[in-house]
Amino acid sequence: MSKPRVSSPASAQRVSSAKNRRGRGGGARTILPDPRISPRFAGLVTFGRYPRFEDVSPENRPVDWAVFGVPFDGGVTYRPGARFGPRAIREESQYLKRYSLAHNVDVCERLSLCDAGDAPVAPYDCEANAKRVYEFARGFEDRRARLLALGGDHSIAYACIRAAHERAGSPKGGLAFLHFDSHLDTVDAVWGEKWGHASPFRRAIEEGIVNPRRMISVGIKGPLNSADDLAFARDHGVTIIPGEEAARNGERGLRAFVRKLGGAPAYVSFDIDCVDPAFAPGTGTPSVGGLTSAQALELVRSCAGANVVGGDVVEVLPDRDHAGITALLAAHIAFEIICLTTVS
Ligand SMILES: [Mn+2]
Repeated sequence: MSKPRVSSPASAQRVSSAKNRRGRGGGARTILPDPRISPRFAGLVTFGRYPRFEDVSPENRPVDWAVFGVPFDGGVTYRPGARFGPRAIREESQYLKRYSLAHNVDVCERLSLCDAGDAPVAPYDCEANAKRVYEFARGFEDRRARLLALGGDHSIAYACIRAAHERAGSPKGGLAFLHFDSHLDTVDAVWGEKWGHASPFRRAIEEGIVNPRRMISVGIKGPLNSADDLAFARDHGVTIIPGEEAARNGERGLRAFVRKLGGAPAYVSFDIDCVDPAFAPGTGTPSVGGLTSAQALELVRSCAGANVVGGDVVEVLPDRDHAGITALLAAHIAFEIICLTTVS
């Protein structure tokens, strides 16, 4: 009888097959557990079964992407529970495979990916939370790594954008911004709270870390509180692709928008509530008449060519989910965002 193997990400790295070790001229790559030795239903859970950051071997540093969780839902205006999102997404990501058929690339051969754990949070205080998350992301030791946050409610995006802006060299005028959501999240304040999940892009635009003329919001839909809900974004030149149009042919608009960016550093934020609750029921502010899972995946893929410097996938609320379908979709959306950086 052969010796039993321990199925942790670290030990799995050591037992991974030689096939997994192929890289491009010794370049960056991700060493995954071999699913035939350490099955996908076994071992400690990290996003995509990627190694923990501290387990990435020196030859695979600097990493290309560090995925991290932000278990915070203190900024919600309706149903709480997204603080459990990162764990649920990691759990469902165990069945995330490495080869992108859409982009025809073995992502783990091309890129060094890791799970950096969770950012520290301040559960009772949105502004303090933003500060903690920002400091975690800004200070992430691998200076070249792009960061991908798993929420958490959408308030966490402000901190992640601010860190991404700084890590990208503080481009003048702010980052370009590819935003998928049912809502614009540009409300000034709700119940006096300026740092909640209805306001992150208002703050980011005010601070100049997002350039509204290089911002596109895809999947926006009603009903709204009033027509004024759109005023801030429209007045600042944000491009809006409403939900119906996004479902019909949002790819065309996105491709044209990305072409116009001409390689400007761009941040991608994906609120799972842009997907119809029939496909993604596990979210706190559900909005009916949204995208299908397939449409959402295609829309993210159509951002190929954008110079993505960071991103997030937010608003997964596992207690309202069924059979993990929302978290499973979120894991695949995160993968699609990562895939964008394999396309030159
Ligand atoms: Mn949102």
